[in-house]
Order: sequence, then structure tokens, then C-alpha cells
Amino acid sequence: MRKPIYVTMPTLAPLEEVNELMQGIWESGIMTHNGPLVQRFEKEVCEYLKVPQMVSCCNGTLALQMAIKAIGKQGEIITSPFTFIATISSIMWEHCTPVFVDIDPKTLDIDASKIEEKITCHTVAIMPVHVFGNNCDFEAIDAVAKAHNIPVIYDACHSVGATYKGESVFKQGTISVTSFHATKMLNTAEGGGIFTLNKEIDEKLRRIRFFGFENHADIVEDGFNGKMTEAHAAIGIANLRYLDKALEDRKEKYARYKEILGQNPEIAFQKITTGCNYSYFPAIFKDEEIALKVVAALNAENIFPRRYFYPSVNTFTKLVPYVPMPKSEDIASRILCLPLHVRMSMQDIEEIAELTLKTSK
Ligand code: T4K
Repeated sequence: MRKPIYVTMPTLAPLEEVNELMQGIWESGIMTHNGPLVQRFEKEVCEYLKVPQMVSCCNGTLALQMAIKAIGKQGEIITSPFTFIATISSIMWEHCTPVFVDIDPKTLDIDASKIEEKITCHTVAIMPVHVFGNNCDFEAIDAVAKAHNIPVIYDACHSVGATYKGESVFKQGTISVTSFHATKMLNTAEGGGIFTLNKEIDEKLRRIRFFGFENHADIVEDGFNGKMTEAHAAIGIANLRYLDKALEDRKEKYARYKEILGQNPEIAFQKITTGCNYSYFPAIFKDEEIALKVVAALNAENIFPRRYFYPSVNTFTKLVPYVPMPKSEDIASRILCLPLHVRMSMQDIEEIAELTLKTSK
């Protein structure tokens, strides 16, 4: 039996590079509280992405919560039903209500043309998701947000390395939030990053991250403990050196999957909009039965694709009242993310693609 192949695995720098940074932590005894490595990680990420500032924090979910807190209003937040549960739970933990707008079944992102009809006097933000690193329709979203004076928080948790008009996508929206989880393009094991071009929001986010303190004296925000530790930052600094390679590798493997699976006209692929980072390989099958047949065939070979995102989050009725989202529910029932990561060989990709092709016919 082959070694298991998971949907993803982290891109990791050589251990010596992490150890070298860890050595400094052990010597100084500074482990957290916006220490030197956290500051260096933030600076190096900003240099790499050519963005002015980033607030790091302990995970992507909390980063979304911090972004909502920074907006400073409670009410309805318009978002996508085709996402990971964290998009919705962060909204609810901030005492807001998710209002779903169905997706464009081709791009898998929120259908921007349907956002305006869901805006009410209670809308406090729009939170679109760049699903699998595929950019949302920035122009349409900007236009509606500006017309109604509503901030946009992009859930860009999949988007490290994605670009728009040659620049990082994290420059878009009022705030963009990403994840540095082990399964993401750039990882700190657990971690998150919040990007804004607005200096005041950036400063507010830093206070929220540190219990709401200003200058360690007065409490001026509704804050909590959102800090990234020095050890996580050390992992991030080392891994960042390998991000270029990881992005290139993903793109090549994505193209090879598509080349082979494209032989079956009944398999659909996400319509790539602009500057995708190809962090996942979603394949959309004719129906759920075929998708499940593919899962069984791959599992029998110790290969583990994932049903991202199944089920559509509007169907989690313990959390939200059910409102039908037919496109998202349909796609969720028949989509699979096939394994795609730096530790796979091109031969692994080809074997998985051939087996998927054979099973899906
Ligand atoms: N918004 C969106 C749109 C998101 O997709 C996410 C998270 C968030 C917000 C919130 O960001 P974080 O708070 O997580 O930073 C995973 C991840 O836990 C989650 O980060 C991610 N999205 C979601 C799509 O997937 P699981 O439970 O499906 O993954 P898990 O732990 O089964 O890992 C998948 C595979 O990766 C494993 O089979 C093996 C491999 N793996 C995993 C871990 C944790 C490793 O090789 N090493 C590891 O340490 O949720």
C-alpha cells in the first residue's frame, strides 16, 4: 500500500532554518507580546507582498473576528454560503447575522450582481470569500459597497500569493484577512494576517489584538488576546523563503491535473478570474454519486481528497435559519478538492488524475 496522500500538506522550510530562529527565542526568553520575530514576520510578509502593513494574529478565524470588531458595528453581514464554517462563525461570535448571497457556480465566488438586493438598513459589512484563492469580482463589489457606504472585509484566507492587476489581493477592500494555518500556502502552523491600507484601522486592530489596551495603560477597545507567538512567527519567517517555489509548484501541478481530467467533458473546473494562486484543485463532477465513487476509489488507494466545501454552510440549521442557496448546495454536493501540495510528485498527480478520470466516466 502506498503512503497516504492527503488533500494538502504544509510547505516547510528545512528544520535547521527554524531552529536557528528558535535559538534566539531561547536565548532572549521573549516568547510573545509582539516580540521581535512577530515584528520581523510582519515586515517580511509586507515586503514580499508589497503591502504597507499587516497585523498578524493567532489564526484566520480570529483575524476575521478582529476585522469585524474593527468595523465597530453590529448588524447584518452579507457573505457567501460556499465557504468554510469559520467565515460564518466569526460573524456570529461578533454578534452579527450572516446574510447569504448565492454563488456564481462557475467561479464559485459570491455572485456580486446579487449583493445589492440583500442590502438593508441593518447591513454593516460585505464579507466575500476568494474561494480556493480565486479572486472575487472586485469592481462590482467595490461599486455596490461605495454606493451604499458599506465596508468590505474580504475573507482571503486562501489567497496568499494571489494577485489583482499585478498587486497583492490583500490591498483590496476595507480589510483583507488571511490564514497562515498549516494547510495554507504560507503557514505558521496556526496564524492569521489582517491587511488594510487604512492606518487608523491598522492601529485599532493592534489594540484589539492586545486586550484593547492603548500603551499598556487604558482600555480603549473591545479587545481580546489575538497575538501570534514568537515560535509561530519563526516558522513563518523560515517558510516565507519557500513561498515562491511553492506557488510555482502548485501552478504546474494544477495545470497537469486539468490537462488529464479535461479529457472528461463532464468534469468542470473552477472558472479562474484573475491572479489565482492555485492553492487547491477543485473538480466538479456531474453528480454526487460520481463524486462519492471517486472518493471511494481514491480512498481504496490511500488517497484522501476532501469535500470542500460540503455541506453548503446555509444548511447548518443549528447555527442559521435555512434559506435555500440552490447553486451553492448543488456545487457543494458534487465538488472534490484533489490532493495538491509540494510533497507530491508529478507522478502522484498523474496517477490520481488517471484514477479519477477512469472512475468518473
Ligand atoms: N475562511 C476560510 C474560507 C477558510 O477556508 C478558513 C480555514 C478560515 C476562514 C479560517 O482560518 P483558520 O482559523 O483555520 O486559520 C482545514 C483547516 O483547518 C482550515 O484552516 C481551512 N480553512 C479549511 C478549509 O481546512 P480541515 O479540518 O478540513 O483540515 P485537516 O486538519 O483535516 O487537514 C487537511 C489535511 O492537511 C490533512 O488530511 C493532513 C494535512 N495536514 C493537516 C494539518 C492540520 C498536515 O499535513 N498537517 C497539519 O498540521 O480544516
